[in-house]
Amino acid sequence: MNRFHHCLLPILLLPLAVACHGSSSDPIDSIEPFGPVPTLSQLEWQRMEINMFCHFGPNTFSGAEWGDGTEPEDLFNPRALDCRQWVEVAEQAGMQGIILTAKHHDGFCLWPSAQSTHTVAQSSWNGGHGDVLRAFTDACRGRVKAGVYISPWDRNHPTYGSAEYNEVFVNTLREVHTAYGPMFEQWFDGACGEGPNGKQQHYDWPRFMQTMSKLNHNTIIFSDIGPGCRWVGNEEGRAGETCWSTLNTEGATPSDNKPAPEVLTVGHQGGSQWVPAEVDVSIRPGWFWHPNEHPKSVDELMEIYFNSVGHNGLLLLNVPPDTNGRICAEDSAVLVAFRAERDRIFSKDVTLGGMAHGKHLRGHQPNNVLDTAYHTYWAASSANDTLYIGIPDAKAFDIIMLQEYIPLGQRVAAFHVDCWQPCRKDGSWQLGWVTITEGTTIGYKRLLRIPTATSPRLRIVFDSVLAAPVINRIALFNSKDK
Ligand code: FUL
Repeated sequence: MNRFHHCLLPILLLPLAVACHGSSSDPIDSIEPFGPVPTLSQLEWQRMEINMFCHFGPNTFSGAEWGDGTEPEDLFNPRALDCRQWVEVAEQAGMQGIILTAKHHDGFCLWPSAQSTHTVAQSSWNGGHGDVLRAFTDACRGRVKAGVYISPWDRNHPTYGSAEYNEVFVNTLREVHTAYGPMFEQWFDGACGEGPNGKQQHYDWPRFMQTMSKLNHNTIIFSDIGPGCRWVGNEEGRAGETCWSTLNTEGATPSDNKPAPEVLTVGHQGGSQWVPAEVDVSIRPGWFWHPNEHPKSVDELMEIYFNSVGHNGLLLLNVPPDTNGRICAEDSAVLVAFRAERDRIFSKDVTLGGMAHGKHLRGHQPNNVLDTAYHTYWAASSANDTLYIGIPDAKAFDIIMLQEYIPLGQRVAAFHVDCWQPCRKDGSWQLGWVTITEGTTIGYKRLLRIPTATSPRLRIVFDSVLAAPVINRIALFNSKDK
């Protein structure tokens, strides 16, 4: 028995006495959602956690990152296109969705679009009969979800810079989503490098969004400001330590009238819309595959994981196919190792067999935070309630995972975590609560890395909440466990 156990009895019993006054036949308190909440599609999307981005097109062959739209169509010539291999790599890496750049800024369409004369149909690849988007969506079907990036900025289309282009763009969306859908995500890139003397395109964003919502109401629309999910404000793989899924979007438009990047990184506390952050970052220095570039290491990817998924974001990791039309061995090896590392760390929850305590609303017991069922949660009875976790055998841990039950809104603005430990008090060593870490937002998922802690008991104290906390998961892991 752990030498601290005898000191714990009063602390263990007190919350138990308050908490255990119900039985399973008692009515369940219904809980009002707080503020904006995710749609079902947004919830499903967030729970995907890591998706793959594939930048592929003429730039793969030219070495450019931003083609200027004058590239000859024949430049695009993958020798052994194999979209099924992309899907296999994604699956092995634990990803459930892939987004393909069907049209990047150079305007080249990876499908034979009727809206453009700069497409696979004008290239000699597969005798002009090739269709990457078809091969991609066919390969994804039943295995991973397919999504599509279609750049509004188009450096090839002759109508770009005129009202007519908006029509072309809407028709392009119709074409793709009707003939190749359903797509789980539509990516609207906000970039435009035309400069002050370049072509000025006044995008009809309301029309683009309405078109999308009619084509498929469930498609998550990415843009700088959503509405499905928002740009995180950087391309380094980092959501804010404070990261709200809520954002005030009134008066803003994607691209030229968006909130400052630093604002997008953090979101708005109590914001009016549910627009979670998507963290797009490339496994390589560039977005497109280039022969002299190499993928990031597993350690770098883990850092990105903690700073994206662990900061309430969804990680969209770009893995660009090479000139063969395949994901190269170097990249897939790192991805598989990245998955193995996540599995190693997150497979053994130190709280297993433990107990949770705390005041709660009827039917929403504290122990719900320890199971892996998504839709069971602890609902605090008031904003001031604290959650206590008993850790079997006082096993060591150095990662804390917290999850709010976001279908009821994002509520926590600040918290700290205490361990029951020996501490110096009034000149002598005593057992008491010692703060080991603190944080601001939790949201869908918050991962906190801490120096290794060993304690039979831990508590989460909510220092600032917008409404009484609703937590669906707490888990503790030891990254040094082999
Ligand atoms: C940026 C683009 O300009 C890059 O080329 C890339 O597509 C990235 C995902 O978004 O805005």
